[in-house]
Amino acid sequence: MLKNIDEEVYNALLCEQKKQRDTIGLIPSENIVSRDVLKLMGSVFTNKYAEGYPGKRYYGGCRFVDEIENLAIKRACMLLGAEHANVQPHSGSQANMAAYFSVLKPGDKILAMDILAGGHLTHGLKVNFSGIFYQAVFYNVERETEEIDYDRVREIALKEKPKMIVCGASSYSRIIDFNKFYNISQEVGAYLLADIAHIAGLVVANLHPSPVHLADFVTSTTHKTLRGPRGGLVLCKKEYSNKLDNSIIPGIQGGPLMHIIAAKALAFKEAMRPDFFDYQKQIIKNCKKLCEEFKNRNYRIVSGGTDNHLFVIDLRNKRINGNEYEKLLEEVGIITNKNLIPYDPQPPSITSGLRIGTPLVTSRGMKENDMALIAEWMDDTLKNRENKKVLKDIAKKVRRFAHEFPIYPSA
Ligand code: DSN
Repeated sequence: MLKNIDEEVYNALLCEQKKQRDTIGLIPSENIVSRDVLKLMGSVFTNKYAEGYPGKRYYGGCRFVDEIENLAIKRACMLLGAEHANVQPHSGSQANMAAYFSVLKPGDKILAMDILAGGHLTHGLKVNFSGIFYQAVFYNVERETEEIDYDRVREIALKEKPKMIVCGASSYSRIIDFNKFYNISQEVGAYLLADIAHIAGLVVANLHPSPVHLADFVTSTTHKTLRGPRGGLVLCKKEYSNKLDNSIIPGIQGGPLMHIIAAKALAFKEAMRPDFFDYQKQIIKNCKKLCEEFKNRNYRIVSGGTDNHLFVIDLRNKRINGNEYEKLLEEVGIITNKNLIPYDPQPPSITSGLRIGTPLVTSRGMKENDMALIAEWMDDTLKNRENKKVLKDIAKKVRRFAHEFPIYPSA
């Protein structure tokens, strides 16, 4: 029994289980995997070394992991309509690294969305490998609309002549027009990489346009809206398949995490079921409703709303910053994350915004009327930030409410 072997680890595990059960999770990049996906992540596949690819391993005894990896590859291609998939990246960052390494050389120029506008670390941030190895230039969102201005992206691309254009974001609440990015990349002769980590589930369900037939590389994580195990994925056109596979191993990784690849295979199958489409639809419905509830309470929403699974609140008219509000909400059991708003006067450790997403609460079975309650408690928390008694009362309601939506119902 773990409890007797390692009490510290056991207690941390128990506390995390309890926290997940007792709280409302609104971090848009988090989700709850199925019990079977969870089981596979803790399965004996973790014991197996399998450097290489199915049929071409550097280790014996790979028959069954070969079957698993082939399944995962086949399902990833079917699910997203791709010509080639590599399911080995340990994370979204490594998926992006692998895509860059496939066709770029150190010093090449990439054009990506500024992290200050909603991009990702691996989209060229100076202190990230992507900003160290490559010369990164950025597009932002427009001040007025807080949306991507594709004419402006084109202007920058024409001027900068990047070798690769990266589209996709970590906190952008609007539809991304992959067609426009494709046209720009064609015009300037750049590779196109679409990072769909956040929206992969929506893309699978056809609720967001797919970049798969347009982009040279499509990268993703498997654990956000896709609701699989924590990990990465790269899709590419057939012509890049060898380059991509070589850039993962021997390029940047050794042994693949076969327990995670097994869980990815299962998650891809789960995502082919009709109820996955209903789930994705409900994520968006919940998100729109939660967003509207905030708007009705005089919160300013970046870009005025949402088309997907997340939105960002600008807190400046509420006299609280993102860091303070995140901590305050945690006191009552609502888990969110502070986030920069476009052109934020605050640094990333403080921020003027809060990022909110609905994939996790939707997985727990919450619907639109539940979103109204959540918004009410979040607003009440802010209004009563100095009133410990009211906060305690809200915390009680939140806990009771969260218990109505068990994470693993019959556990
Ligand atoms: N850390 C992820 C997110 O929260 O959006 C991006 O990788």
